[in-house]
This record gives sequence, C-alpha cells and structure tokens, in this order.
Amino acid sequence: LPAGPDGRFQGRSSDVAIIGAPIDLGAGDRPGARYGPDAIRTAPYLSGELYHMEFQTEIFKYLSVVDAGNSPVPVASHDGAIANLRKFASTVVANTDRLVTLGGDNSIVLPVLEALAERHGPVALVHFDAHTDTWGADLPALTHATVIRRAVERGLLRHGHQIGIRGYGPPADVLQWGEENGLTCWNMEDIEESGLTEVIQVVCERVSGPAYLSIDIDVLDPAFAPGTGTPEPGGLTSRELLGAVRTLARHLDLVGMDVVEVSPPYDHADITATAANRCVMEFLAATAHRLRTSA
Ligand SMILES: [Mn+2]
Repeated sequence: LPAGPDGRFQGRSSDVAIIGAPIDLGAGDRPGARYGPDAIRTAPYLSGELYHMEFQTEIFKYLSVVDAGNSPVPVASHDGAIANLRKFASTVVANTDRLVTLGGDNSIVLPVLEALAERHGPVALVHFDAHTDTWGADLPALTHATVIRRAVERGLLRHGHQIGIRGYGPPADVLQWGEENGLTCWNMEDIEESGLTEVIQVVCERVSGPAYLSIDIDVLDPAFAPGTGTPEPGGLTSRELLGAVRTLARHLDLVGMDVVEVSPPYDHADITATAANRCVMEFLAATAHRLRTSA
C-alpha cells in the first residue's frame, strides 16, 4: 500500500487509512502485541489489485487505501503511548473516511474511539472477543481488560454487541452493568445454539448509524489463533469470523475497525497474524463492494 502518513491518498482524503499501534503495556499476561502491527502487515503473500472472489471486486480499483504507519510510542510508558496514539489517530481520522488500526493490546481501542468521536460522535460497537473487557469498576486504570468500561464511561458508545464471550468471568454483576449500559452479550453458548450467521443478522438489524468493528483475535479458538495474550479454548473458527466481517462490513456504516491482541512471539507459522491480516482484507473487500454497488 502507498504510504500516507497523515491519512491522505494522493493529496485527497482516503477511503481507508491503516495505522499501527505497537503498544502492549496494557496487557495483563503474555505481552508481545507491540509486534502485532508489523506481523499483520507482512503476513500476506498477496500483491496487486486483489480480486475478491466472493464480491467479484478488484479491491484497490474501488478503494483508496493508505498505510499511515505506526504511531510513535515512548519507551515504557503506557499513558504516554496512549496519548501519542490519540494524537496520531486524530490527525489520520481527519483525512480518511475509515480508520483501520492494527494492535497492540486491546487498550489501544480507547484513544482510537476518542479520535473517531471527534469526527463521527459516539459510535455503535460490534466487538468480537473472548472477554468483555468491562472489568475495572474500582480500578481507574486503562488496561486491555477495562477498555470497554472506560469507553462507556466516556460516552464514546451509543450501544454495543459483544460476540464470542466465554470462559471464567467477568462475574454476574459486571455483566449486568454491561447490560444496563447498552452492551448486549452474545456468548459462545448463544452462538452454538443459533449459529453465528443468525447472530450477525440480528446484530445488523439492531445497529444503525456510524459503527465500529473491534476484533480481539482471541475470539478465535486457540487452534486458529495461538499467538495471543490471553487465549481461551472453545472459540470461533477463522471461517466463521471472516464471514461475519464480510457481512458486517457490507451492511453497516463502519467508520473504523481494528484487530488487536496478535502477539507474534507466541504465534506459530504466522497462523494468528495471517488470520488478523485476512480480517482486514475482508473488511477492505466488503467496503470496496459497498462503494462499487452504491456508486
Ligand atoms: Mn480478549
């Protein structure tokens, strides 16, 4: 992709700008997500215009996409890194219609949502994750486990759907807080019962206006994404997730998306980085299709 450090494509506002957030000081366990952005970028073997077979669309013929590079980060300061990212994302958001952010641990989503809110106001959130990231009621810190609570507290979300939740927490009172604050939780049991296709259809019906897609790669089963900070067995397959991304990007007005928690030191054969790369590719393909068919 051409470089466009301020988000512009050949002097004009771009359709999509990609940034990296090489930050992992918000991770509670198994760090390494700071290496995620570059691993996601270099995972593919693709080049050229890229014809997407399902959409029958040449992606870069209909979509101007730039890579704005990685946010600068100071050494060993999470707060400093988050502040830098906020500034960097704001500049890029002003010059692009859609922001793609490559994480980084999940905490990087907060400054990105703040930057997007400056231009689009609060967004609807579609959040794939094994975890709700709504801990932190009595802990003011921003971490990868508190980021969604912080986003709610700052009024950055109109409502949200959290998909793929499983495992051992958060406890019932935290889940109830989420419900009371506009977050709908679709756990793996719901998905097993009705199928992901059905769940995504309901989400598409309920979400309107500017929306944001956030993908913690640990929503995938560790079989499909071993290279992540907090793996949780019993998750989605890559095929399910990529299909969901296509449907959501086709039907919703996504002003941004991210893929976070890819931790290359724990990856094998680039499985996780490649899955993350393809999440972005499917978003680009579906967006190109959307622009082509609405033109
Ligand atoms: Mn997670």
